[in-house]
Parts: sequence; structure tokens; C-alpha cells
Amino acid sequence: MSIFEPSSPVAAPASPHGQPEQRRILVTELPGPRSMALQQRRDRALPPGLGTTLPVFVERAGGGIIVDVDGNHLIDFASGIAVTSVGASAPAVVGRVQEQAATFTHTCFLVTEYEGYVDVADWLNEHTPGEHAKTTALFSTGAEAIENAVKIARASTGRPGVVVFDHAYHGRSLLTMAMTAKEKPYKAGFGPLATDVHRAPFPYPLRWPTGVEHATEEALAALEELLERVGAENIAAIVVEPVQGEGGFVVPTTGFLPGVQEIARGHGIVFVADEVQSGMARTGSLFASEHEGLVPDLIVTAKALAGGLPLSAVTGRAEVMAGAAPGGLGGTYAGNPLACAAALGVFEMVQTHDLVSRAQRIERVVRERLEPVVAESLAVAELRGRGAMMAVELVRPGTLDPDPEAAAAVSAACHRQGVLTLVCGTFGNVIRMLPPLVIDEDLLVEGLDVLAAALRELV
Ligand code: PLZ
Repeated sequence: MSIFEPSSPVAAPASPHGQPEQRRILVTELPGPRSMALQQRRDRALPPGLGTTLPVFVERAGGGIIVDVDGNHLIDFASGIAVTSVGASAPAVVGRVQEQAATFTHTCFLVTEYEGYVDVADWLNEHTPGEHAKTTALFSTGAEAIENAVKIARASTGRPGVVVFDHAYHGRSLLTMAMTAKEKPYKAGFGPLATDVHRAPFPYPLRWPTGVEHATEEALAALEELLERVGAENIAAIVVEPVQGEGGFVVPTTGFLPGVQEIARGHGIVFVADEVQSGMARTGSLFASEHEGLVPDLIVTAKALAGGLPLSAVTGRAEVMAGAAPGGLGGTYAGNPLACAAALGVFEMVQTHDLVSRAQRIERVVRERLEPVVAESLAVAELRGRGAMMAVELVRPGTLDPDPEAAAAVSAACHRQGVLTLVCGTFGNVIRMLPPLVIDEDLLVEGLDVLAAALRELV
């Protein structure tokens, strides 16, 4: 057979190995010898600027399990940072991608077009909040889509400025790095940064200086003051994460997001929801904006949108989107056909697997298992989040002082026992839980019990 002939028919089995056994199995210490050998190669071949959470190399993954090259089966509380909500080898995604790959891998949508792109756009136009006329432009990464949302807002308003918030994360590219709040490791040494980015306070309930009951009102007043100071007529966009991701899974106080939307509208500023991490059923609604009835002018999705293939989108009011002149938007890979095929598989699974309800169920289970620990531990300040985007914030017992060492220790204890947790937060003291939405409930509970035991060790 010629090497140019596909070795299997187009409708190949979705996963030649089947889904990994949905069970936590530890056969070596973590990382095991094979992972350690690969890590040595990695350290020689890659620059130290590329970090890693757990130096374990993956052989395959699916459902709620990641199998490493030593045969360890880890419980996945990361989903590749909120990406593989449908699992890392879901047949609905894999089958479509295989079929698409065997048909054509790329044409560049700017050169010749394909239906999958339009299908993804139609779905997003229909399912994002608001009944108004919408259009969608596709890109590859979250940062790229955020940059394009700002470009579109600038083009449609003729204004330069962008307002973002404390604890925000919007990416690592030049503009989004400036929009991201945290200096280290995201910005340090990488300046000069893009200008015209202004930052307003975010009502972080646990840490609002005058108390949570004042947070909404004071944060909105601070936003108004900022707009007064910099001139609202210079601001193109206000960009906000409805639930902050990297900043610590912070759910702003009730009323804040609708207030921001109203302020933006009042000044002719484009209101942009960054749903890169919170979108696509993760928070127990299709989009986190829905929890407070927001109708963003532009909504940015990525991550879980294509279940592991690089795809991002800006969806918004047709008249705002039309601000960018013909030829002004694009990218070689933007809306790649494999990624569009994957997204269509995700859309199918959102429905067939009722992923919104699953995320709600995950929240109930997480609360049930972890609330007793939070109640009894002085080191856990709070359990918070929405749906399957939950986290615990760790402090020095009896204070609100962030305790990043405790978060590192708890996370390391989970990793040793085969539960892949992630740390986040401006102060590095938040442990987040981002399981695939399709995780078996007994695996979820097992992982939570490991985490709960590690938290109990703190005091
Ligand atoms: N907006 C809300 O969460 C990506 C970052 C991982 P990209 N978050 C994970 C890392 O350390 O680089 C993110 C996000 C929100 C934008 C982005 C950026 O998405 O696909 O990583 O560019």
C-alpha cells in the first residue's frame, strides 16, 4: 500500500484503544521512571520559561482519566485547563476529526471556504445570550480571540482604550498580557506593554476591603470614576470574565456584572464577556453570562469550544462585528476545519450528554464533599465557584493572609495520590477543580476525598 493511501477507511473507529479504564491506578510513584526520563530530555530541549504543573507524560486520556507512560491512571481535575469538558477522546469529537482529516486538513478560510466554519458560527450565533442579530469570527487561541474582540470594538467605536479588572487573565500575547493583571510570571521582563489599558477594581467577595455587602456598589462607583478620569469617550471596550479563571475562580458579587453592562451601554462602550474559561457549559449554564442575565455585545469563547483542538470565537452584535473592514480579520489557521469538526462534536455532546446539568450536578457533589472540610478547617477560607468551576482558597489559619505554600502542599499531596489538581489565583493560594463534565461520579467523589484528606492535613 502506498504511504499516501489512508491505512484505514474514513470511518475509522473513534478510538483504536477504547476509553481508558475509568479507575485511579498507581503502579509507580509519580512521576514514574519513563516520565522522568522524558522530563530529562524535555529539560534539555525546551527553555525553562515553559512551566509544568506535574512532570508526567501522557500516553492517552479519556473520560475522567489520564494514563501516563508508566501506566498510572490519574483522576483528571484539570481538563487541560477547562478544555476537554467532553473528555480527551470523546467519540463524537474524535470521529469527526478523523473524518475531516481524511478529507482535507486545511484550505485557509480566507482562501477557499468550507461549511464546518459556517456551522460553528450558526451554532454560536444561536446559542450565545441575546436575541439580536449576531455574527461570529473564528480564531485559534483565547488570547487571539480577545485581541480580535478589542480590534473589533476599536474599529466599531473609533476609540482606543480598553478597561479591564483586577485579578483578570486574558492571555499572554502583547495586548492580552497588558490586559492580564498578574505581573509574575505573565509580564515580568516582557515589556514594554501595549498602552491604553486601564484597570478597575473587581468585587472579590472574600477580599473586598470594606466588606462584601459594599462591594458591588463601591466597585461600580470606582469604574465610573475611572471612566471619568480617562474619559469614557476614549474607551472602546470593557472586557470582563463573568467568573474569573486564572485570577482565582472569583465570582463577583451579585449585581456587579449587570451594573458594568449598564455603565458600558450608557457610554457607548462595547461590553465584552471573556468566556474563554467559563463558557461552554462549564459553570452550569451554557455561558456564565446567563447567571445574571447578561447580554454581552461581544462574547469570546475558546478552550472547551472544540474539545481539545485549537479554536476560539468572537460572537457579537452584527453591527459591532461589522466595524472591522473587509479583510481586517483573519489568520492562516483561524477556524481550521479539523477544529470546526471537533466543535460540532462538542455541540452534539452538550445536548446528548446534557453537559449543563452535569456541571450543575458536579457543583452539588463538590459542595457536599468539601463543605464539611471548609467548616472545620481554619486554613480554608472559602469554597466558591459555579458548576464544574469550583475552588478552595487557602489562608494562614485564622487570618485572610493568602497561603500559597499550603496550596502547593495540598496540590502536591493530590498529585502524589494520582489526582491532577491545579493551583490558581493572584496570590497562588487557590486550588481549582475543573474535571471533565463527563467524569464518572464515583471518580469525582474519589478525587474529592483525596483533596479533602489533604486539606484536613493542613491544621
Ligand atoms: N481568557 C479567561 O482563562 C487562558 C492560561 C494557561 P489562550 N487560561 C489558561 C497559561 O498559563 O497560559 C485564558 C483564560 C481567559 C483568555 C485566556 C487565553 O487563552 O488559549 O491560552 O490564549
